Amino acid sequence: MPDRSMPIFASPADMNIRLPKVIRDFKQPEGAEIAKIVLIGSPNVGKSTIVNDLVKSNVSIVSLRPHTTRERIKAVLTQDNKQVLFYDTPGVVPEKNVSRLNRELVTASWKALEDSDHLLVVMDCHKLLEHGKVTESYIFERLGKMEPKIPATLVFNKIDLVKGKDEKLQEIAQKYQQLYPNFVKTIYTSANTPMVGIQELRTHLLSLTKAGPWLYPAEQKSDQSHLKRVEDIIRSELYGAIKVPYSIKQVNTGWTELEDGVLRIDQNLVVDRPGLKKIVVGSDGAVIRDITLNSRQLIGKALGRRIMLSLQVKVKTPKN
Ligand SMILES: Nc1nc2c(ncn2[C@@H]2O[C@H](COP(=O)(O)OP(=O)(O)OP(=O)(O)O)[C@@H](O)[C@H]2O)c(=O)[nH]1
Ligand SMILES: [Mg+2]
Repeated sequence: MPDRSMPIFASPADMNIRLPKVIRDFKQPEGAEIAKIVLIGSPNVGKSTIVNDLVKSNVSIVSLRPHTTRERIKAVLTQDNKQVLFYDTPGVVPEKNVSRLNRELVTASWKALEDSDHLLVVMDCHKLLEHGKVTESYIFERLGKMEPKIPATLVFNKIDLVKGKDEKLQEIAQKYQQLYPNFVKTIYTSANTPMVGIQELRTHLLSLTKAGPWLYPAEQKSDQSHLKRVEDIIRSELYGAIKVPYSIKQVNTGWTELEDGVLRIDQNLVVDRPGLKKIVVGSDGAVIRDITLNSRQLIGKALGRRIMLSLQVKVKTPKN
């Protein structure tokens, strides 16, 4: 095992660390029940925060910036004989804005719907009241075209931001119930601490399971690989720290077990121009140093072990 003080000749993460976690050989409980639930909603309404709350673990990254979630993330809640799978998706936007964004991102969200038993349509109460409902009407248009019509729950999140506006929100909820008659319930939540309505939502969702085999063992909270988890955390810290386009690629160059159970992770952040490198590195390396420190802490928590993290900013060449 390499000594921490020695130079590292690292090899990148192997397949076990890169591939989604699938454990096939586990014991099914008696009377196993399961439900697949997809979350859908505009960017930044709190979908990932809600998923993390529901499964009581930080499986999906959250940030102040819209379009934080870049691909579908599966989170798992298991209680007694029931298992609920949550598919957290990237935020959807009106068709006219799609060209400005990664088209695949939005398509991925709608595709996730096809295979689900129930939808959570998440909205930001504050935005509903303040800024009209452009994105929301787009969501209803798409839901209207969906066949078959999947039962759904309307989740009005960020209720903490709109105290005392209950009547107005109820009116909006009623209107939405008419637009999509398959809503079975409206639940008002606040996903940030102190949480409101999350237990009600969890109980409601656990009541939707039907007889069927579990897909994951009880202790598993997500299907994300360790490397994906690490890269998500770094991405969240990176884009949270600086306002740069979502174009920086990550390449893992080392995943090395060190002495004392420390894991050393080497990641390259590949930018497409030297100007961007300057911004990411910051003056005297201050920006990348902060990103590294914060990421290291969060990765340590996520993987439950001590981490040494090295982030190198590289400018894209034909080779990388
Ligand atoms: N005040 C308040 N803020 C919230 C609540 N839920 C989430 N947030 C914040 O809203 C921001 C966006 O949350 P996310 O969970 O990343 O939102 P998202 O819908 O997953 O966003 P995308 O992945 O970009 O589509 C974060 O800063 C959260 O802390 C809430 O109930 N109240
Ligand atoms: Mg998200």
